[in-house]
Amino acid sequence: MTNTELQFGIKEALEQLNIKEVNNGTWTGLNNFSDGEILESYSPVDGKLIGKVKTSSTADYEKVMESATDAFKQFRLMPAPQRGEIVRQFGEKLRKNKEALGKLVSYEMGKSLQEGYGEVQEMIDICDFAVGLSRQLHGLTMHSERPGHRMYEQYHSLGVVGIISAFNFPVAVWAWNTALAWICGDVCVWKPSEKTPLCAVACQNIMAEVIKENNLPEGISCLITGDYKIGELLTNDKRIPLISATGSTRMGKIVAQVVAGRFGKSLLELGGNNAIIVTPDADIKMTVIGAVFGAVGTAGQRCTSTRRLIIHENIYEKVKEALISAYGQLRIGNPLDEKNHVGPLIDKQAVELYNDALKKVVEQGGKILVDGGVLSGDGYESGCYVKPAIAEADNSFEIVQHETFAPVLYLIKYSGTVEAAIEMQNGVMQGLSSAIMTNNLREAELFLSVTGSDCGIANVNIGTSGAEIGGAFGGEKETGGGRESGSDAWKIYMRRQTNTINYTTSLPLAQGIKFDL
Ligand code: UN1
Repeated sequence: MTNTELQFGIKEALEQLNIKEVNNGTWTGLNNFSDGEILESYSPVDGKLIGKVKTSSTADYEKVMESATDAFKQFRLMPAPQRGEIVRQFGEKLRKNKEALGKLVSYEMGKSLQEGYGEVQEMIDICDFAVGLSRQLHGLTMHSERPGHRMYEQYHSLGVVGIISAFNFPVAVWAWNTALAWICGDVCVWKPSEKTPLCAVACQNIMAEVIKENNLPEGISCLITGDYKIGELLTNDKRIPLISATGSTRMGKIVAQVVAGRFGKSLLELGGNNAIIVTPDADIKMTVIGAVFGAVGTAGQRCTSTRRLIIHENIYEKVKEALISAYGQLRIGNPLDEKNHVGPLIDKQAVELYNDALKKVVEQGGKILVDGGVLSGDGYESGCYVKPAIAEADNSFEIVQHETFAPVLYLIKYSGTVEAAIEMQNGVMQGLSSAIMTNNLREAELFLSVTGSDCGIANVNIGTSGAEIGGAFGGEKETGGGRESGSDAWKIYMRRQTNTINYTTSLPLAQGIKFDL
């Protein structure tokens, strides 16, 4: 298929998602009041302009916050299972729009169409999860030490949740946050990446329909667009008790400090430097699939992307050969063409960082095993298509210690027992995802033990990326410590209250203190 044929469905997708070619407004549900600057969205797939959005001015931001705080006052009174029903309807609309939204994700962000659909599937999954959870927002009851007293805890809605999301998961990460926040009775103000504004507008349009159909206040779901300056308004705003931020460690550090400075809570999901340990007992075929998908999926632009392979010296050559051969089969090109495995990087700046990493790994003593390079010519006109590369490196190299958001995989050799590999795996500043490939129970359990992986995610015989929504997602150290999506991640979106009730006619004090009047 030619590029024009592949892009054919995009116009229809945009129409279905109610995105006009030139969009003129700030999507808050408050219509077009913005006087902000124009933000243009270019596709990394073909370099073409997809659409324009207006960025939010400070005055727009104030209006959004007014609308959100008003909406919260009403929304928190709605019983949680009824809020679950709203999220159920949102999930239904996502099912209907899966193809259109997945296509837009692929076209605006550059990930493969399969991964674009997968991202929308994550949104649907978290909605289903949240619907069930809306009947389970329960606290504990405790036995009071005082007679005739009852003690329990309950969770109340928190308020306005600020969501800052990154370009690489332009829709799913927002949904992880909103689906939970909404069933918890919170309202959301979203600042998406300025690299993927149309995906955000599409999501906002879908939720706006649900809100309208249910006669609810528009401020339940708000969208503000712009660069870091609009993000700063959010992080500094005392009216926002929780900021959930996904992105670089550099950004997260600033957000954490500002939010802590005003005693707000932050939920941070920042950089990763994820490794797979490959022991002599690994299944090589499974290792290759997991490592290649982990390294080149989303063109190496997932927080969970595999950046390091720590391979035992006894099987090093075998794994290396198998990887080189697998990389030889990779098809790089238009991500809307399902035959291709690898799409473009997000923009030319990302291409520069990729080039820089390849240069640095050689300068620092590494050896290129699979050549990188920027592709040009037919189909590669955007200048964002690069070849996934492999380099032999040392864990201590400065560039290996650093997260490069690109398809560059470092092979690192270890000798001795699995403990040596675990030490290398943990020997970076980031702590998001990790994996071990082994059929040896002892090695697997050591990897999962308290002296094993120090990451938020630790997998056995699975790669580092592609987590399901049911588990809590996030990581330790410079990854920021936050947990999103499944398990009990909902708790951060609520405030906990401990209640002690005395149903007697006397007032005994705790700890046996006597205070008689
Ligand atoms: C991210 O890269 O920020 O585990 C999120 C994964 C996806 C989510 C990644 N489910 O790779």
